[in-house]
Amino acid sequence: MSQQHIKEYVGDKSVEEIRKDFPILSQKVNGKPLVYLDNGATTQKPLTVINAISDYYKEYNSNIHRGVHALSQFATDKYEESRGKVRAFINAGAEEEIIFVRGTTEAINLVAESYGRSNLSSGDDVIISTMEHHSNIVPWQMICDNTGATLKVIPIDDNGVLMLDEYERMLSSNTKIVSIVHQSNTLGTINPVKMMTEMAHDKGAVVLVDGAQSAPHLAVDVQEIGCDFFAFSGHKVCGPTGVGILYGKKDILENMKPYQGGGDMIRSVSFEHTSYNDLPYKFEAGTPNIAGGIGLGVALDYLVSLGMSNIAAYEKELLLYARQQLTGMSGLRIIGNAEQFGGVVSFVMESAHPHDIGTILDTEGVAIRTGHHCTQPLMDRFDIPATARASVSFYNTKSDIDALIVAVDRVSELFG
Ligand code: 7TS
Repeated sequence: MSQQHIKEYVGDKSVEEIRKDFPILSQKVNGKPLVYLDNGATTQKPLTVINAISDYYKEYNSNIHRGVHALSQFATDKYEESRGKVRAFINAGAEEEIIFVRGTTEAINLVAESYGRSNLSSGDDVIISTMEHHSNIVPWQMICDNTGATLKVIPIDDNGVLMLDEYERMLSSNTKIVSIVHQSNTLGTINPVKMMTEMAHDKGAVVLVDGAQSAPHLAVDVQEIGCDFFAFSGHKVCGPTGVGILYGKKDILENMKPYQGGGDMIRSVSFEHTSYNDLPYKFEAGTPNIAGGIGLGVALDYLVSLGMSNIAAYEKELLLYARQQLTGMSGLRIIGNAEQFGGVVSFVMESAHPHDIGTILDTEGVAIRTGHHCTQPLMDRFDIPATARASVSFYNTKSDIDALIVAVDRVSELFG
């Protein structure tokens, strides 16, 4: 199907209307209208989120979970209301299963350090894949180093699709943890996490799904996936930086040791004995990012009002159009051609290094990311140093993609 005619609506809201909710999008960069195609790195924020953060500081700034005074109680209510919104957004079974963290990176480190340290020893395996972000590689390397467990890596084919027969061969009763990205930040590949979770559970392993790039683009249902842990970042779902979520199944979290010690995570402390707080507070030591947590809830309200399946459908059209246009360009190769994909298109050009592509595009007002995207082993797999990556959000338009293509053409002219 040709993507020449894209109806610029997300559900029943026009993209033109949506863009008015995002003040940053109307500016010029290098004298050109901003074309923001770096949403994989971080998304822009709607005014409702910006206002929610400033309202907190203007009207009810105070610490939570400890004050009897009105401001503290109000802030606590807003923060806990946000936890409820997160629960609904990923369809977790209970609010105790929602832990506020700094982001996906911290969520994975928490699981590696708390669950991993207690459950791994020499002879055990942890399975990840070739397309993982460094934050889903390094914490596992660190805990394997500390416990003597072995890290195994599922290979991918030339299209950037996981080799599931290899995964099946790798799984055994030694497998204790499988940690897999839901949607690749570099290739766009969407992995069959539900099936992979079932396969891991058959061997008695627990599964963490890195949802940093799926939560912004897909309707996520953790109960449907069946995973034991799910991690995502606020700043990639139109929320603030410095806040993210770890979902964990209650019975597993109950049996895990705290990740950090400090205020709020305890029930009572004496020099002889300390007992820990209930879930989720057991994993939330210290004063959290209160404004961030509240802002995240408001960001999720925004996504829910558009509808995640509407977002997915619209973004898919944009990406198909981008991929069609790029495919026709000589000397350009798309990296990542899975049938199930979302979010991004990565490419390399014969004539220009990705860094040069990014620099030329910037002069045209087009913001993309270039580099290894924190997936260096994936770059090695494709034998390339870097890619140029355009990543979309629901506020992008067909003309954003056209601007990308014109700018890439300009790179060909200059370097060709
Ligand atoms: N996992 C995936 C799949 C990611 O894409 C990222 C960030 C992370 C984990 C880490 O998230 P953080 O919020 O804790 O930093 N990815 C990117 C990216 O693609 N460009 O910049 C950051």
